[in-house]
Amino acid sequence: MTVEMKLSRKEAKLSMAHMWVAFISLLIGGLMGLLQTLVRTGKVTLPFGIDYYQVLTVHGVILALVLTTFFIIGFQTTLMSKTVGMTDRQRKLGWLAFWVMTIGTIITAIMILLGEASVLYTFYAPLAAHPLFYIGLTLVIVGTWIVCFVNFHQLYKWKKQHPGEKSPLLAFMVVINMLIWFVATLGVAATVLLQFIPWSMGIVDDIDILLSRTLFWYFGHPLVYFWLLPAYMAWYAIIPKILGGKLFSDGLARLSFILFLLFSIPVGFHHQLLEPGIDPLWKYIQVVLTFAVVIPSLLTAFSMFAVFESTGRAKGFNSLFGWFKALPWKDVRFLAPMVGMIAFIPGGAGGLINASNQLNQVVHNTIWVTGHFHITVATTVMLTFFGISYWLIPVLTGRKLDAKTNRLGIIQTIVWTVGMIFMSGSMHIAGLLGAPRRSSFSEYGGTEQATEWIGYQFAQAIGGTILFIGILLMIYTFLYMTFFAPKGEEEFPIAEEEEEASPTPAIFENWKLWIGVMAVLILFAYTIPLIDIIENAPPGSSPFKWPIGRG
Ligand code: HAS
Ligand code: CU
Repeated sequence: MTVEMKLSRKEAKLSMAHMWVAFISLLIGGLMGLLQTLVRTGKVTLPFGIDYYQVLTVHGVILALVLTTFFIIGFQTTLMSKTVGMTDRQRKLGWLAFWVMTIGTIITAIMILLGEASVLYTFYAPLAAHPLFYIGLTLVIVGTWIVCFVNFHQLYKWKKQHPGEKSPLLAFMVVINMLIWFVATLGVAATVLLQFIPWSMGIVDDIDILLSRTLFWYFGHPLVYFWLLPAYMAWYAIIPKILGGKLFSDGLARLSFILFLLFSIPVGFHHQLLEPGIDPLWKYIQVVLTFAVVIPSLLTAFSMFAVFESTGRAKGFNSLFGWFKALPWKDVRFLAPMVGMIAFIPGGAGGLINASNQLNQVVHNTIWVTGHFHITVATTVMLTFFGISYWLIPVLTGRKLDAKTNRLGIIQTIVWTVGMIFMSGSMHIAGLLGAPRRSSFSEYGGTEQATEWIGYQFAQAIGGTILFIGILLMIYTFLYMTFFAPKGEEEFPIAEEEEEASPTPAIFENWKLWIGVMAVLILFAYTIPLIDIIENAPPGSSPFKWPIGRG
């Protein structure tokens, strides 16, 4: 059984600094999202000459990259402190990382706001941004690398002090997530440092577009699991405690995280199925590996049902679906993540559709994909993060989750759900009807096909407006929890193992083995295609700036 540690005031402050950046990002990024859905109705034009793609870049970068990374690191910092502890030196390094990331974010944001970096969050070449945009992003990544090493060191130190003991589950999970992140960011760092920065500075004339996209997606897919795994941490190890139960299986939870470590990375080609220049055999192999990375999500679904059912039965609800009623629907710490889980059933199914080569031909580059990631990252992951915030922020600020917070949280969850059904639902349908993503056009000069989309684009705007109300509510609740909720000591819920649980196989902690297998799989999936891409590269491209004609 793991001994929990107390979170010191100083550690709480570090984590809270990350939360501030995350929630400020939510407000700014959310406002941009609202503007986009309004423009897409075809009835609204942005004032003061503000450009749609500039707004879209702020939205993507600030929500997908900044909000997520800061929230995740803030949350994981507390998990590490609670389970394996944090030394003064580690905390100081944590602050260094925070400032490096924050300065990087500010530099990037300034370049986007100046209109020098309207390249969207995937910054596909040959669209070029000001070099400082890429330099800012590099700083953010360097900051996260510092965090990686702090986390690895925290677990290493704990292991040395507890020889032969099993590491605490949550610390194990955090280290897996940061390992995935570290190995994945090597790809994006390579393209940014070796390709984008020299090219945007004019040191080299041309960029190899296919190589840059391939290195981006080597990072881009594990990125989505970097977002998802902290949600899984909460599902596996926190939700059971909120339900009044125990961990379903420590071993199964670790197995699923190890499978993520192995299969998250060698699968980036499923974002490039329509990209010419990659041999179909290697696309096929990476699609097979993509379907392998679905397995740990299915294990997770199974564990969650098992936890729900077993805690329900333990409370005496014995009929086939009686456990359903035993769930604490009125407790926002449960409700918000639970809606996230339910959303992941269609969200995951959509992912399987995307990953299927033939179906990808139908949905690729349509707004269906936008629908897919709003139901996954913006619903499953975000609602779980909100669900975590309702107890974590009070823990960090020395306050209580009171009835008012709970009520606000429940309303927020409902507002978010309704908004997302409208927005993501209509994006999925419009996408199937052919409506493109990443486009400010709505009516396409009155073409007939586009008229089929208009109704759904209105529905998106309605959903976007409801979601923005949800964001305002969340920000209000964040401020309330930070400054006004009653003082006290809020519980940090961490579930324990069953007394009679079967032991977790020791091999799960054989880091050398798993990192070795991960490296072999990555080399297998990427070496030959990369050699092929580099050897057979067409002429590269000079930079293009948006809006065309400027800079
Ligand atoms: Fe995805 C595109 C394939 C999961 C995010 N994805 C994207 C993009 C983003 C994104 C951001 O193969 C767009 C990138 C861009 O800008 O171009 N995705 C998948 C697959 C999965 C998947 C196979 N995606 C995610 C997650 C994301 C995310 C998670 C964010 C967090 N995705 C793709 C593909 C594309 C793509 C292609 C490229 C499309 C294109 O052409 O551009 C899988 O991991 C999904 C597995 C999940 C499941 C679900 C398990 C269900 C669970 C819930 C259980 C529920 C319970 C509650 C217990 C199989 C765990 C029950 C209670 C009751 C009461 C019923
Ligand atoms: Cu992917």
